[in-house]
Amino acid sequence: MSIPLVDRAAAFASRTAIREDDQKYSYSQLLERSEAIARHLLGSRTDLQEARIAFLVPAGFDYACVQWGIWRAGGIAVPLCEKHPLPSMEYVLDDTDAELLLCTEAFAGKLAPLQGRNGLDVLRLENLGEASGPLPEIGPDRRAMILYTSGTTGPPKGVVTTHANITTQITTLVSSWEWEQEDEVLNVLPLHHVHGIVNMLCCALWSGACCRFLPRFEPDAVFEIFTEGEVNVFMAVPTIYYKLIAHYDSLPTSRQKQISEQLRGFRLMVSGSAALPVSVLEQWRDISSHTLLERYGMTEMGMAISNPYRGERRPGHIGQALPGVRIRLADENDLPVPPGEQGEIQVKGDNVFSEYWGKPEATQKAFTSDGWFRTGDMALLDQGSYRILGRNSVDIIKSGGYKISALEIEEVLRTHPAVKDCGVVGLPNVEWGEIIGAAIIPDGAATSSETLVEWLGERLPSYKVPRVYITVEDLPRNVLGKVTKNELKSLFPITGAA
Ligand code: MCA
Ligand code: AMP
Repeated sequence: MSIPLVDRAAAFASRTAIREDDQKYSYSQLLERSEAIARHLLGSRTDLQEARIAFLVPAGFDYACVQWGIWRAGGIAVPLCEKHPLPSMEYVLDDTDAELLLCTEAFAGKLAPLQGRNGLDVLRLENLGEASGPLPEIGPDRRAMILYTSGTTGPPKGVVTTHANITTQITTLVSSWEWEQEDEVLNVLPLHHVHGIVNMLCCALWSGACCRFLPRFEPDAVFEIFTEGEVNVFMAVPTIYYKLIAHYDSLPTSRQKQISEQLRGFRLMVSGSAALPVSVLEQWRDISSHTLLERYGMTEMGMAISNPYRGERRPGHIGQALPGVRIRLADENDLPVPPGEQGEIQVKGDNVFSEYWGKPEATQKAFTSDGWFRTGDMALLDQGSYRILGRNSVDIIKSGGYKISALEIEEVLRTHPAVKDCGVVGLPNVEWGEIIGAAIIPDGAATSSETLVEWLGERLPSYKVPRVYITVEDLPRNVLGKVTKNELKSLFPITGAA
């Protein structure tokens, strides 16, 4: 058996797979280019045997070709993010023990210092040569991808998904949301997370549809593309809908009418990765005549719960289990709660990941003794539809749709010479879901927040850098000496509560 997503592409040969700037790339081109990349990666080998191949290429045709090329050669794809500073990339490269980092010319300068690090080869896509030879057969249980996600303990963990996991994640969504060949989805999300990779890129390619890219999210450019009239599917995090609404409100009435008319004809609009405020759902409904389809997922399992494509989409709810996904709500002893009571969402199914890379203990802890994956999200089944109530760890923050560990930021902050101690929290905010706040106990004279932002930006991705700072003499603690984060939150000024 080979890779179903790739195998299907021949049937769509002349159709457009990817649109980027003014360029259109067909499924044939994707097959040809990814085959050439796979051959080059193999060189004299017959199978990469799950070697980790990291890559940093712009979202678009190159990205899809590299992803497929790695898969077709038998490697594990490890996508990096251009917004990450070098230390964050080094962490991923070291943790996966990647043998190769593929990049395009645009990133070559930034990545040059990594050449030779722990035997790593940094190679430019433009410099790949010709190679020939057969490609290996890839079984469904082979590891396919490692994506990094924050946890409650320390630095991010690599989530390993197999080809079978990814195929299940794709096919569940394709059938539930009725993807069609004629669809064109606009993808403005980063391609180092499931939302952009699986829900949009892979689902579109599975369906013979077109995935269109914008190099970065920019409201005016999004509306420009919407009104061209070819895109009919859109998916985004709530922050993006918030920003689109704010931009729409600033436009002249004639332009607003044009946009609204176009949006009415869309087939599907989805929100997820963070709770969608009901106010945002309602404002977007006024603009687009669509009730956003809110769904719930996680890097470790793709999508698990979704409002229906056809049928009632309940504001403030995430819907029902997707086909093939088993859901239960459990108490702190991993026992199912009685009907109507809240509990942790636990999940079973072929969509669920296999392991955290190189972390057997963390993997074991993530599952119950009878194999349910613990999400850490609390929910209630309310008249047949799940409603998220929060997380069971106050140290996990969701900002702009990114999952962020407060502890990871604290660890980095404590290495600043002017920081004696600190506490990091997520503060409710209607635009970002949460914005990150840091309470600093200075070591000597207090350092300005601008200096801290700059210093942190060299060490952490910008979305992990706290935006609100307060100086404190001490952190509130309980009798055991543990920082009481909810009390700490109340010390911050109100920042646009959700
Ligand atoms: C950026 N800014 C922020 C934040 N991020 N302020 C507060 N909190 C933040 N988190 C500020 C910057 O400092 C800057 O301010 C200004 O916003 C613009 O920054 P920029 O980086 O250009 O922001 P952006 O490009 O507009 O980004 C917003 C975004 C982005 C597009 C919403 O955050 C994004 O792409 N989010 C999606 C993440 C995602 O794909 N998550 C899915 C994970 P100034 O102008 O003052 O300098 S997968 C998942 O969750 C599961 C599987 C699931 O269910 O989907
Ligand atoms: P990540 O680790 O980046 O994949 O983020 C997964 C987390 O995003 C989940 O554990 C939830 O906390 C959150 N999430 C995803 N979708 C939703 C949603 N529709 N509502 C609330 N939280 C969500």
